[in-house]
Amino acid sequence: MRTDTPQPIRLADYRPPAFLVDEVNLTFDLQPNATRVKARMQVRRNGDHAEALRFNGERLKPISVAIDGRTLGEAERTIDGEFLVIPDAPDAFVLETEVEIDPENNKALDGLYMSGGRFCTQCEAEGFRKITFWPDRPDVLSRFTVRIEADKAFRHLLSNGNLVQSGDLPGGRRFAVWNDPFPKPCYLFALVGGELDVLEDKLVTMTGRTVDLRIYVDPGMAPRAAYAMDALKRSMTWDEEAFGREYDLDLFMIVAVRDFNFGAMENKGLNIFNSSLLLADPATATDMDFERIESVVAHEYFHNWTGDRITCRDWFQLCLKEGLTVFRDQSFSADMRGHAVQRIKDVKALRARQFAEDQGPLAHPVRPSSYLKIDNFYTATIYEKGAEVIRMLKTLIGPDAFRAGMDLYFERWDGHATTVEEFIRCFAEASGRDLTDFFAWYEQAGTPKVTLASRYDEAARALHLELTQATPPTPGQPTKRPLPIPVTVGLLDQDGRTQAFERDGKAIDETVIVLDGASAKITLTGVDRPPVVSALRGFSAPVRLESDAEPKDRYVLLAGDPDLFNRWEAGQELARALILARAEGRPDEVGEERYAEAVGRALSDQAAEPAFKALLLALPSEPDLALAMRPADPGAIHEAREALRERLAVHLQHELRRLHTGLQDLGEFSPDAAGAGRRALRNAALELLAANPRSEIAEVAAGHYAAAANMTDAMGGLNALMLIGGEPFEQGLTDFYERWKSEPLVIDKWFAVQARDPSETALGRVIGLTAHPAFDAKNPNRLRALVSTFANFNPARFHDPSGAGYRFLADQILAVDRYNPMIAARLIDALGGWRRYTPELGALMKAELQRIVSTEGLSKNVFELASRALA
Ligand code: 0A1
Ligand code: ZN
Repeated sequence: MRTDTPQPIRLADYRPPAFLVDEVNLTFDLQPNATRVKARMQVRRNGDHAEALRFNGERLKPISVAIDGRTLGEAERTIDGEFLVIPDAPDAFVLETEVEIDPENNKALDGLYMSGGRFCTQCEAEGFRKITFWPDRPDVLSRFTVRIEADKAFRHLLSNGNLVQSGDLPGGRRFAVWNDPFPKPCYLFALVGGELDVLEDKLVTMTGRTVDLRIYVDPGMAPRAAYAMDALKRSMTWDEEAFGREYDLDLFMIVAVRDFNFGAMENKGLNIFNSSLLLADPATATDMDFERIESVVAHEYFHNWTGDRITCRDWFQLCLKEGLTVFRDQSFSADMRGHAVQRIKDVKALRARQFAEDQGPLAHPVRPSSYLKIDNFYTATIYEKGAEVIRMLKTLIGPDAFRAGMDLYFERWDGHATTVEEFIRCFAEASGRDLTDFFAWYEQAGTPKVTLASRYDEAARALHLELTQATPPTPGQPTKRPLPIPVTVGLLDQDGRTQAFERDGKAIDETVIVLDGASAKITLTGVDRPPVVSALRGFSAPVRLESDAEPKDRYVLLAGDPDLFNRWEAGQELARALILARAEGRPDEVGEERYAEAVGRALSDQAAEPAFKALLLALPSEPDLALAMRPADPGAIHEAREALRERLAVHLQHELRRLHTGLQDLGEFSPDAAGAGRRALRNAALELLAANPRSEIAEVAAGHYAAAANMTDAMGGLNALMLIGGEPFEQGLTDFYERWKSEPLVIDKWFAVQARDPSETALGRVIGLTAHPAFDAKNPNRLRALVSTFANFNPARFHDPSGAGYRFLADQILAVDRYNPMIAARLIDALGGWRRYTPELGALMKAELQRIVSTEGLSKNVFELASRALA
């Protein structure tokens, strides 16, 4: 057990920095095991105080410290594990430091490290302190000039901003000097050194400036950066059109690295990407990869304004840049790929990750008020719920006031580090609205439950709606206040036709009801026919809606709600109820048959897009269903869901076979939404066919796999073979491995498909795979492909009644924590929800969490999450 219980950092304790660094010149002498970093900083005391200078510094070997050219003696400065302290610093001075670091042995992958023989950095959130002594906090903004020297073998030497100079040095070495004219916090610093190929392009901005675009990748991989480049250019133009934001430097660079803790990083002018979110071609990447690349390239680019030009005052404000930037990338993807389909995918992700977080011991507000390790707060709540809050803000004040508020925010805060309060103030001013109550969305954790009861008064042609809200308690917040919740409502009649109605005397098809108290009663008038209510259209708020709609109403919505989100949602609600009824031992065979018929009708709707139909065909996921069952029994859920899949597969077999044959890609592969939608529907049809126990399906799946002309279809085939199991799956796996063993990103998929296998033998196989020569736990992508996929996407096997799945995960967490605490901590989530499961399972999960917290030498990251999970 830890004896030195770490102290939390609290928002309430925020103080401005005691010293500022206006300018810095950094010099890197890059050597894999002994890199020297010299920093020459213009430092100034911030305000009238006599405090000592305390700069962060971790894992640094100090060489020298000097003030205004004079080297300080031991008595004038102290260096403990985490700080450089200078008690009597002048008010304004030049501070020069030199340190040595060891990038090669940095397996935590933060600060400066090596990946694939190249130097690269990851500084968010607190990696810069592992490079040099620095006030490592986002409200210290400095102008950086960076000189990099290295052996010539490291041909490309990159940092933020503009290249000032570069050339050869004696002794087979090279140098490059970069200057970034925009003051920035150190978490946006980046450096890359190595042999790389580059894909180049140009973009003319809205004011006619030409920007050079460069994507650096592993040698030979440049063609696979073409899609990312295309996505980058579309993002840049979109940000000009949608938000009036133009790129500000003459050069924009992206570098792909193989070993990366997260998805990507928005360093100013030099984004660094996990190669899995950058490299794609039809042969090696699936449509889902293309789609994610498009959205992450956009996300990181959009950070240039929401994050880089305007940054966070402190890490509690993380959602200021992340929630807002996710909102922006989701809006971009919706414009690129279709609003309804994008919305459904975003909500699925929100429910799977954020709703689960909100229901467990790790629930926290969009703006938390304390933390031990900020790395642990890069959560679905900060990102995805943060985006939902902004979406609601736009719904509540309208698109014009929203845009005016954004313009004001950019104008007022450009070049500064700020807070969520100041952000919201811009919208209050732009809209003339009092947004005080709205702010509670940032401070209150938990998913509100909204109930809707409706009563139709035929004589008065009136529909009376009664809405209530309640948010369950979350850790540290036992009581909750009501939030302003926008509920978008429309009406259909019993035949599924849109029904107009009146609100406040105006005839309309749709309205936004703002529920801002514990309950509200609203009457819609002019309702001529008995209505079917379509509520929370487009998922207008991140809440759980419980309405008094009956199955027959949901069938009306599934057949014809013009709001496609609610059309899909009606199908999900019906399926969820049927699966849960079966899991709880009261199967509704008639209902299941009726559902299969309705899905069949929806599939034959000529007007609906294939991408939408693919979503309709997919039943709610097992983790989603587990959230709705108390206590959750993953084994029963898996069986019940499989039973419904089988019924659909049998009932719809002819339709599914027709889709599977009819949707074959005949022409050129195109990664666009239309092509991807057709492939998605064809593969969804195959996945469902695989639930039909008739043996001939194995041949269809094997044929699909063998004939695949792209990775989407190859994975669709392999996935179906996995669901069928047995020899055909083994053959597929062997073939796949042989074909792709030299492609790391493809081999990740090979590990992941085995980790998702719900059959009885899968856990043994997964454990065995950790000893496979291609398994490398130091590579986060590989580790995630096997371990995280198993723990999060294979509930039937992870929750094995023996507890062996939990034991496997805990062993992995403890092993990884020794060298990469950030990645180890991310794996804890899967154990976090232990209270939601059956008592037997919950006790086994809890025991593993206890084993983790009582382990000697645990990192702060893992300690924080495991102990909060137990609290
Ligand atoms: N800011 C980056 C991703 C990122 C996530 C977590 C980090 O450290 C704990 C660092 C960076 C993004 O939003 O893309
Ligand atoms: Zn981000």
